[in-house]
Amino acid sequence: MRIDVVTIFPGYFDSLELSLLGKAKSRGLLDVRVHDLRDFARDKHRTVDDTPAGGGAGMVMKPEPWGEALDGILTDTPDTQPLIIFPSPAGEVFTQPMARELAQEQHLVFGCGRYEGIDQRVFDEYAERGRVKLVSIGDYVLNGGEVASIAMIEAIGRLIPGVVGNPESLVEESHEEDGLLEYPSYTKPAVWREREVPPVLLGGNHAAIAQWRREASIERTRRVRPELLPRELDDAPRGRHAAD
Ligand code: 6GU
Repeated sequence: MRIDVVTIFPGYFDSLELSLLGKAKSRGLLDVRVHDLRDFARDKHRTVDDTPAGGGAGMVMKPEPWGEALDGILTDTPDTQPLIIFPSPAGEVFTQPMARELAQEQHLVFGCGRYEGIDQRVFDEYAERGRVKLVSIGDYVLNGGEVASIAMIEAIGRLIPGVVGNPESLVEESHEEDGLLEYPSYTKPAVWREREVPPVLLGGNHAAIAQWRREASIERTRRVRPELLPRELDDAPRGRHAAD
């Protein structure tokens, strides 16, 4: 998959060199290119923002540098019809199903806004010429799209075949398969500060272990995220369980 990122803070994306995604990049599974929006400004101060039309607080990102940057990426990749994602708290909420859909794309472009946002005509221009999506990573406010883009790139990148070594580890985790939260995990030692690993996990009875994990998943989901619980499991009363 090819990913282009346009940002005024390219340094944020240095983190993509680390760990799993860095390995995916060096193995050629992921081709991430980060572009500094200021390189597409024409004035000597490399200005990318201006005061809002109609007045008000804050600054708005000017359309011209965005046009130059995005046109450059589109002409550079004439064979792909990328999906352009603008991270925005006003966008559609990013979920695991959306990550799975986006992992099927050949080419994604992330346009990271700062200040009060990007001039609306940039969205309108590229929506008319291709595919554009505004995407939020949750109901809270960040200072810009960079951290949101990194979160989405990690969630999408690990779903690309070959990026995660053991594909089974993609299945058993929270929000996959049945939509329940993941069960608690333990490792050695069997006793730590007088806290025991649940004995069933040490007994070697695989059916009993599977049943324990399923019940732990259901109990945790009911307590922490009741709205995620499938109807057929929504039976017992709520709120009588100890905290994690
Ligand atoms: Cl995508 N951007 C910003 N600035 N804030 C957010 C967000 C995105 N998602 C949640 N909050």
